[in-house]
Amino acid sequence: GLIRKPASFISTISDDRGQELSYAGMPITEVFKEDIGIGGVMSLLWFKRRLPSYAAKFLEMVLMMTADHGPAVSGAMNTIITTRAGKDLISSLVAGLLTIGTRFGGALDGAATEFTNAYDSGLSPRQFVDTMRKQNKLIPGIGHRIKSRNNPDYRVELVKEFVKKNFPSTKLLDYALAVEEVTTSKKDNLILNVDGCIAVSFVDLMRSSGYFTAEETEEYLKNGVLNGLFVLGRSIGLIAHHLDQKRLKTSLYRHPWDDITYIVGQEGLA
Ligand code: Q5B
Repeated sequence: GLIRKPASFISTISDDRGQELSYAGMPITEVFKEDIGIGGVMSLLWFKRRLPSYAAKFLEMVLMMTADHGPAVSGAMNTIITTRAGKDLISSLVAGLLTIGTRFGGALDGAATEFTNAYDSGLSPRQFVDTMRKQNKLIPGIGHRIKSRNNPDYRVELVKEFVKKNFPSTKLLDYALAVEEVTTSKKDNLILNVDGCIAVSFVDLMRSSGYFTAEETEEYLKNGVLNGLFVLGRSIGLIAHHLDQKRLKTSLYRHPWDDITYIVGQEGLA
């Protein structure tokens, strides 16, 4: 009989072979008939399941609030400079995305891991802060360049309000807010930032919604799903900055010499 050649690829999330495309088994016509929104589509493609509507709404909220934070932040700057160097949309977008990391916008995975480990091992908020300090590590999800207790980040306020109202449990968010009490008592800008607040809330969602096992939760966090949220959201803004610069027909950027401190030694002449 016929011997089937083993497949080189396995995929479990979408299928375009039949009459209509399906996401995690849901036909695309159903996706629209049931009006599941982008949060529902993310639930199907990222998690292979329909999450409850408050969870889908939370995902949409995260995308909306991380979409942009003005032209001055690292990602937007890189995109703007790349666009002004005459590059195309994809190059400019990628240039911006590549700034996302542990300091800027990519602290979600680290925050989820550190806060969860500390909470699960029974460290008090102060013990957690002291332990991180002793290890010479910054707490991911804590601190902001311009936002502070006196100049609160409304994005964080919106997340807190939604989560408190809709999630079955907010244990990790409460823990992170207690950590914030400790850090802001040292320095006003050491707030629970947007990355940190989204991250701990998401862990609360995964742990308390009943839609994920403990193993799945751990696996998703390990695989970087949380930074994926920021990357996806901020792509909207980075594309916007590219289109904005194109519309404005801005020219090649060159940084002024007087804004650079040149410390050039004479070593080469010896
Ligand atoms: N200290 C964010 O730092 C920033 C501490 C800390 C304990 C900490 C810093 C940090 C962790 C990474 C993180 C996400 C670099 C930020 C984002 C998206 C964004 C961006 C936008 C958007 C700010 C001064 C003193 C020192 C430090 C201590 C600082 N952070 N201690 N844990 N986490 N955070 N990133 O103000 O004793 O004086 O030596 O790396 O969560 O990216 O809008 O811009 O939407 O685009 O420059 O919102 O916090 O402070 O580094 O000069 O430190 O505070 O040890 O203590 P700063 P530094 P000491 S949200």
